[in-house]
Amino acid sequence: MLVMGILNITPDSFADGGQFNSFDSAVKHAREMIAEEVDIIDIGGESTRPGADRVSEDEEISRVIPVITELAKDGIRMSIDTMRASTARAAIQAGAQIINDVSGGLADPEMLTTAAQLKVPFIAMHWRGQSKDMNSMANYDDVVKDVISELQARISAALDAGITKDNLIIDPGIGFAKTANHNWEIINHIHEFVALGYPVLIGASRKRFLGAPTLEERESASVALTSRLSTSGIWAVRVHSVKPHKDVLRA
Ligand code: PMM
Repeated sequence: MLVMGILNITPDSFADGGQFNSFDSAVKHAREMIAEEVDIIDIGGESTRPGADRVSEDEEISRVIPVITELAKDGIRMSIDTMRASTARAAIQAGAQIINDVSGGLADPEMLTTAAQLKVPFIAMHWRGQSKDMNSMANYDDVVKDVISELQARISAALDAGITKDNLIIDPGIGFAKTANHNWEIINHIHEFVALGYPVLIGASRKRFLGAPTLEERESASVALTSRLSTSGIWAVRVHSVKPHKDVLRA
């Protein structure tokens, strides 16, 4: 199982307190993750925390591209966390190798064809709408069945756009238009997502549903969850602190 380390280059991400919002500190943090043997660094310039406003395309590109260009020198595998085809294209040209779209291609009508043209792996996350409004969209008859069927629709759209099957990765979107119970329900049925036949990514690190009030407690809960997921057959976990997750997986 791989460990994807999060590099949020945003002034307002709740989980890292916006500590890594400048070029130098972002590159420094990325190199610390590389020293901790991170497998992939996921670079994002737009916060998707519940209630977050969108940032402009120019602002997003100016946050991520210099960092990707610099880290390309280290030969590290990078994904670009974006909902915009233009940002994805610029990031791949700068040296990123994977597109991570939390909207699964829904936010930007150009995204799926762009990913197909670029011939890079595409992470399709389950998403129902922009972060600003997503808490009102957490209504499901059966969250596991509903999320799987909505993901299957994204898989079909991606394949129709020309993304190859071996370039598709799926993610149930923990914390996106889901209550805490919905998130746990998905985690308890993670095998059903794995059975779809695509690599599965889980991003649960430090998210609110873990129920831990302090950052330190959320961190411990995140590592415990990685330990639990280690035998589930998923492809990777997307996490903030690389070392404890790598340690628990090695153990
Ligand atoms: N979560 C966030 C951002 N990007 N991408 C994927 N594929 N899966 C996720 O669960 C995901 C993501 C939001 O979390 P953060 O603000 O802690 O980065």
